[in-house]
Amino acid sequence: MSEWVTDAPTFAVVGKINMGKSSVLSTLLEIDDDQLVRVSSTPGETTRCQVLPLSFDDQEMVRFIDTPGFSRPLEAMRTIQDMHGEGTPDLKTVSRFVEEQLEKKEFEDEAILLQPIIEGAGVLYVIDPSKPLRDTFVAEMEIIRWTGTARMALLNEKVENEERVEEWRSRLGSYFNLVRTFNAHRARFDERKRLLSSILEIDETNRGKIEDAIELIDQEWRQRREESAEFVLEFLAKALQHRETEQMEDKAVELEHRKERAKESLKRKYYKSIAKLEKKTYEKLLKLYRHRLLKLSVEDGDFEGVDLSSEETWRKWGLSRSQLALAGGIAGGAAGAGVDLATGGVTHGLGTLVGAITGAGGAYFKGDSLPELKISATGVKFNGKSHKALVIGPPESDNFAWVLLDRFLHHYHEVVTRSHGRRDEEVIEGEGAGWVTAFKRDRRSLIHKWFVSQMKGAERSFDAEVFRELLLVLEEVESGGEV
Ligand SMILES: Nc1nc2c(ncn2[C@@H]2O[C@H](COP(=O)(O)OP(=O)(O)OP(=O)(O)O)[C@@H](O)[C@H]2O)c(=O)[nH]1
Ligand SMILES: [Mg+2]
Repeated sequence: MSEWVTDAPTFAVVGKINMGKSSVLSTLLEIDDDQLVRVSSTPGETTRCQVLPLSFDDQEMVRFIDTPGFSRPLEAMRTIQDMHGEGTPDLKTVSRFVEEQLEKKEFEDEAILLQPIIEGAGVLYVIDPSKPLRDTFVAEMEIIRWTGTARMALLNEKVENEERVEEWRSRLGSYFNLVRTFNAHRARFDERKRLLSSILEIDETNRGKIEDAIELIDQEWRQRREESAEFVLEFLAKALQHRETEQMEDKAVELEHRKERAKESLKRKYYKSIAKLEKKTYEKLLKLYRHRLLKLSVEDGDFEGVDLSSEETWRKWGLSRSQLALAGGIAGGAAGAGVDLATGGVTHGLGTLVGAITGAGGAYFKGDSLPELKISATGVKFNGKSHKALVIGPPESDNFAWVLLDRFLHHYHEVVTRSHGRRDEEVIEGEGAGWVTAFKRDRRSLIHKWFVSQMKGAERSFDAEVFRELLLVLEEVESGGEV
């Protein structure tokens, strides 16, 4: 009876200690939890084999086995050779070695890691190519070759070193059916998918099952992207439709200072609510993409008391002043659109930059006050009686909406490009974005129209066309490419 190998295609991830075996699996399977997969700079962290399935709906599609590293490969190789006598050792001899050593424990690590392989598991052999190619590695490769199993070498290039990589490649080529690179700290979805596809090349017998698994991770990824587009659409709609209301006595409304004070407290409440919505949205994103070590820097008071004239503010809001001017301005106020049309878009936003400053967006950039909020002293019904109330929100300029979208895209990028093999805690800061500034004209105006409708308090927040456009935007952000 096999202890490690089941119906699912099974692959043992092996290699010398500290090569990054556990990291490769963490990234491939999106596990950033040290309780589940221990990753550490201390060599010899993994001491037992551990089953790590790629499952969908509780069905195990492909099984990976994390193993302890080879610790004495040279001696192990010699022992197996001696056991075999003349000629090249085979699976039978390696099996005998494993059985003996599970008892004797002279080569405990080797016996443990070889066990799944002699039961029929394929091998992903992980190498850190920054290490010089020594005899010990050759010994590991020999032993694996003797088992005759389907095998692939993975170069986990921790630091770039082209020469070494080439040296390794040519050497590995004679021991493995396939040699691929996979960086456990940088691999993104596409590379994870490519790794699974490479497995197809070494394991023909399981073609159907592996293809199904690839199709499923693909589907899952698309589904996550759709959910993310829903998140951002919902967040923006909620934020732009958000209003804070404060009931006031009739007399108080007449008193300017009372009104001013109420206005200030409403502004604070307003931005606090926006920050809360934002934070909730990002948290959903982190959960969706299975990140526990990524943290957010969004605080409830993020938008509170911002001084628009200070550099720090611009950094914090994720856009440089000129980026913001472009983003908001281009799709912004009527004046901006007009100028842009007049120049036929040739100046690529130059006209609209003027628009941002002179047009409706202008209010945003003037002085060091908060963006203007709509304030109305309307009547509200309360306990069957009509009262006066101050209503605040959203900012008059749609620049605010662009800032929110841009911040979301920045967070999205950080989330989807972070590999799960990393074990450092990272905080996503709001700076360094600017995605929306590169939007093409059609995209900008489509989204702008939707922004305006939401700011006016549209009844319907979902818009299929905007949703589809956002899906494309997210896909572009994922590839890290230029939007
Ligand atoms: N910079 C960088 N570090 C990496 C990469 N992959 C792994 N490491 C680091 O290398 C160390 C060893 O990684 P592990 O994944 O624990 O290695 P292992 O082969 O499982 O080690 P043992 O289980 O002890 O045999 C850890 O400190 C990792 O963070 C990488 O792609 N880039
Ligand atoms: Mg390990």
